[in-house]
Amino acid sequence: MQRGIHSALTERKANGRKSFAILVDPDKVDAPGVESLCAMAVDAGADYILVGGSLVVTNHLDDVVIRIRKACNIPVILFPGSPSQLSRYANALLYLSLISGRNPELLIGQHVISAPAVRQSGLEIISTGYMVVDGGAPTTVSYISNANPIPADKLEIAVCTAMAGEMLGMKTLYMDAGSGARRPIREDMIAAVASHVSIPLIVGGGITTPDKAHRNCQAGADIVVVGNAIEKDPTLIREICAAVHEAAATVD
Ligand code: 1GP
Repeated sequence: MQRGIHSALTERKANGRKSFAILVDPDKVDAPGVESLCAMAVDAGADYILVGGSLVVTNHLDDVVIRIRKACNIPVILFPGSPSQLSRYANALLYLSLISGRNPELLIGQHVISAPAVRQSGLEIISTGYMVVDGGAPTTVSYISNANPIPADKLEIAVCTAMAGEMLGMKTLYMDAGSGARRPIREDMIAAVASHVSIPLIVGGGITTPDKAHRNCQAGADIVVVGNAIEKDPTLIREICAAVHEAAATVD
């Protein structure tokens, strides 16, 4: 039986290994695009492919997931912006609760509505404390969620939110400045959070360079997610992936 993605991730974390995840927005890829992206992801040694977005307006999520699964063996993890973004063809689902916000629908309401479908999907469910951090400008996630992001310089709010998420039983935390954020999450905030929790920490939003990805890992990120920058320049996949894999764990 295949080992679960979460347990593999926990083991990687224990060994100080860092992971690189490519974010694919189903609205922005066509069939040839998926195939060439997968080829580059395999070539670079990318660890995960996340599929989803705050606002997915097309209706070919299944199609995109199936194409990725056919094209490569990289695990596909759903990163849904709404309960409708469910595909049983993926390997796992980040079951996101927006713990940085105070919108009850995104904390628990939509989960109640989607619970039977999520259970029936047979996907590995990875409960994830989703923390949106101010990225310097309104992003789709900040608008759609109708919830205030954590201010970029309020480290203690991020730390307390992460600790609460861990103690509530979340299996991972995802700190997100939002897709295309003007300012990615500061390393001092990542380091502060990483030093107060022991569950895997996913970081994304506005990361555009291998150097920033590397520094995020050194600060304590376990998975770095990049979407926008790769859409603009797919050759970054190889460079960012190498930078992530080279990063040594510096957080005890
Ligand atoms: C967004 O964290 C992801 O939710 C990735 O952001 O598209 O800016 O890389 P980018």
